[in-house]
Amino acid sequence: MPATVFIGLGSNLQDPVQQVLSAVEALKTLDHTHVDAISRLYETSPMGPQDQPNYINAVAKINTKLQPYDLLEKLHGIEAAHDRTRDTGRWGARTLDLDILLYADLVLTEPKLTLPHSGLHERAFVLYPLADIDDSLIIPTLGTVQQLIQQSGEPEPSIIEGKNLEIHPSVC
Ligand code: A4P
Ligand code: MG
Repeated sequence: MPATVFIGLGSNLQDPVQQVLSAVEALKTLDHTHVDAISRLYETSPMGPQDQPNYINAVAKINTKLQPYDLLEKLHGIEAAHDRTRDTGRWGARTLDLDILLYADLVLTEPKLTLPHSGLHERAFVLYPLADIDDSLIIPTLGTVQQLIQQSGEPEPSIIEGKNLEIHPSVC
C-alpha cells in the first residue's frame, strides 16, 4: 500500500537552488515512488550557527511503496550523490539535507527516525512550504499546518520567484 510522504529539502552550499532542483529530479528516479507536488522555493535565514549562508528550502510530496527506513537510506544516498558531508558540526552548512517530515500518519520516536520530524512544528522553512502543498494538512499529534504556523509566530520566508516557474504548478 503506497504512503503519502513529505520530504524537506535544504541546501546552503554549492549553488543551493540547483542542489534542491537536482534533488527533486533524484526523488523522481526512486523505485516505487512518484513525486506528486513541490512547494515553492524559499530563501531562509540559517537556524543554528549564523556564520553560514542562507538556505534554500522546499518540500516535496511523494507517493511511495518504499518502507520508512528504506526511504531514509535512499535519501542518504541522494545526499551523498550531492557531495553531502557531515563534518560541519550541528546544524552546520550542507550541500543537501533531505528529511522525512511526515510518513503517512506514522508516529515514531527512534533516534534514527523520528516522525513527524522533531523540528517540524517550529520551523518556518518547513511549515510554509508544507502549507503551499496542502494548507489543511494535519500533522499527527500536533494539529494542522496552519495552527502550527500561527503558534510559531514566524513570518513567511522570502520566495525565490524565478525558479518556481520550472516546478510550479505544484502537481508534477
Ligand atoms: N533522523 C531522525 N529522524 C529523521 C527524519 N524524520 N528524517 C536521523 C531524516 N533523518 C532523521 O541527520 C541526523 C540523524 O537524524 C540521522 O542519523 C537520521 O537517521 P543528518 O541529516 O545526518 O544530520 P543533520 O541534518 O545535520 O541533523 P539534524 O539535527 O536532523 O538537523 P536538521 O534538523 O536537519 O537541521 N536552517 C535553515 N534555514 N534551513 C535548513 O534547512 N537545516 C539545518 C539542519 C540547520 N539549519 C537550517 C536548516
Ligand atoms: Mg537532516
